[in-house]
Amino acid sequence: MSNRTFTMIKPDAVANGHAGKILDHIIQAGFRVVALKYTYLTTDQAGAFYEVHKERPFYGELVSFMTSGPIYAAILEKDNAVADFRNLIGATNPEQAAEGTIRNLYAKSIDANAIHGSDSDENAAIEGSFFFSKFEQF
Ligand code: FUP
Repeated sequence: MSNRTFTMIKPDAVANGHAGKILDHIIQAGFRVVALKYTYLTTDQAGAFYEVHKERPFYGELVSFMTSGPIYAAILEKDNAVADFRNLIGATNPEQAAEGTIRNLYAKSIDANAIHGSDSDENAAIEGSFFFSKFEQF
């Protein structure tokens, strides 16, 4: 078990003005920000980030949504970070996300679902290094 995870506050949440509240929610839940970046994904970058979903029917829309506006990318630290963060953000589909979770509070649909959280320690490390060099992690 590692103590780091990776997140993106997605274009819908940034555009709706929820990024600050979501970051505060994350910090108040006990996560320490190791790295943070406000950035804009290119189509190539979003396609590569979600490569694992390449064959899924929603891949094209997912890439186009993730490039529709700026995002916040962050590496977060906490004991049991991956599992605890998945609990904090709630189910992929906000209709199924538990009360009080970030997706329950801020997401409108399964595709525009406000926030990403890594699903394993291995992917947390891969995704974190996709956005940040080791010199940008504190
Ligand atoms: P999650 O790990 O909860 O972010 O969910 P997945 O890795 O299964 O999916 C990644 C992203 O693909 C979701 F955040 C939104 C998008 N997606 C859809 O648009 N439609 C779906 O049916 C499933 C996922």
